[in-house]
Amino acid sequence: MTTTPLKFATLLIAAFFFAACGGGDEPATTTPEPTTEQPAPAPEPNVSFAGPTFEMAMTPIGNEMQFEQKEFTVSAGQTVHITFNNTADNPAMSHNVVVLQMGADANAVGQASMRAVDTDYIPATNLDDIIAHTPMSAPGETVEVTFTAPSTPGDYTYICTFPGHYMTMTGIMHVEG
Ligand SMILES: [Cu+2]
Repeated sequence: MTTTPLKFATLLIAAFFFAACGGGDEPATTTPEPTTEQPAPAPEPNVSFAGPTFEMAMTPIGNEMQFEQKEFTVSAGQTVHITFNNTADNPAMSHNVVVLQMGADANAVGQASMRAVDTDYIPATNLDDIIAHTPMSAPGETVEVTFTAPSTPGDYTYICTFPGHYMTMTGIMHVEG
């Protein structure tokens, strides 16, 4: 009398596992594997950040010497794509976005930029301070730059290096580990 419920229970458990395994197998065998998905699982060990590109859309505030976006956060090693749409309509309001190394002297870069007329206000003397920069944009223009975020977490200042703008046209790119 006691063996019947035990056997029944065993059968139930066996049936459960069989169903679970059988169910698990079905999608794999019925779903064809598209060739476009093949690269995904392959490379990962040596990649510091395998996520998507960080899309950062930026604008100035009207005709002010200020970025509308004063900070944003990315992951260490992440690909960053900055698109700066210069929505100003004052002809004097040319802008760029210059991302500086951690600890770089933003004032020094800004002041050197004033003399860098021939290089679009990117000072050749301070290239070691600069991680990435967009071209200079006239009002109505959109410029962009793609770069890899630093591997060292921390705060990275960005400025506009059009003469006189660096003092107020600034923001911080936070890099998270
Ligand atoms: Cu500017």
